[in-house]
Amino acid sequence: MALIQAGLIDQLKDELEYNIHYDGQVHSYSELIPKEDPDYRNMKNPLAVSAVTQTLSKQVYEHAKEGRFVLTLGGDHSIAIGTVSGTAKAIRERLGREMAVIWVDAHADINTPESSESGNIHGMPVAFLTGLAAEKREDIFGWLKDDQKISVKKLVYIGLRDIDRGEKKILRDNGIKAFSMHDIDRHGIGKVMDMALGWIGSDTPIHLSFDVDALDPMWAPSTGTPVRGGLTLREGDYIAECVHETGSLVALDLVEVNPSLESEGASETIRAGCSIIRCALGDTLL
Ligand code: EXY
Ligand code: MN
Ligand code: MN
Ligand code: MN
Repeated sequence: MALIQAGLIDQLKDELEYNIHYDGQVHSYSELIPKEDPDYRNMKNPLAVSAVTQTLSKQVYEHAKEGRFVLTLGGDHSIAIGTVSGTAKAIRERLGREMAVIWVDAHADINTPESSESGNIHGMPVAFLTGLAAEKREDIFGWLKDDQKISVKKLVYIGLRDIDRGEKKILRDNGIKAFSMHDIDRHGIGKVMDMALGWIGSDTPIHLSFDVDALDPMWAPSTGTPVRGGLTLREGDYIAECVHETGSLVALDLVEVNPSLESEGASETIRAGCSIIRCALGDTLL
């Protein structure tokens, strides 16, 4: 809501000349939230998160299958279970292609329910999307079918710096490509983007899932799990610009903007979020 109130839609319409399909509504999905939602396999609020992401997945799929670029604003990063599954299915059907995902984040969000120490589902979306975590119960992510999932080989992380011990093992055991802040310090963001896009290969549809906490708290303090030592705003914008330049970007999530936290930094965080989105959608410096 804050991103939209800051004038994001008008910027995309007027400055970048996008034709926007937006129902003018901020979806809170409150009608989907059950009264009772006990922990299940260590997951907190499993019924609520499953129901919301399932609905979101259908909404994203409906747009992506028409060939539209889908921008989703959040919100907790658990929503990527809905967004990525929706685009992955649409891209398979429309183009007969497997989509790649670039996950820009301080965190890997790849815990399984069992490896998670917190039980928070925002730390698990990548595990469900890649099939590393699965559950038969239809009402707890059992609705996620193979055609909605992505391959661990087509996943690339950028910006990591706060990974749980169990997650490190998952990343290693599955040979997942990840560029941490250490890699960015060593090579610079230019080289890291060349390597990240080289790994995905040209002409592969890309879903960019951008967690605003990838940015250093100096640029994005109003977020749930800030971690120091992050990307500068310019590095974040550069990532988005490079992904735009591929011409293969099919969807973008910009998540974890939470103006109610560190509210003195809210406008800075919102401005950073809008900037990343504009860059991903083709805004150029010159
Ligand atoms: N790895 C931690 C957990 O699983 O609880 C922290 C996850 C933070 C996730 C934020 C959204 O990126
Ligand atoms: Mn969160
Ligand atoms: Mn995240
Ligand atoms: Mn994060």
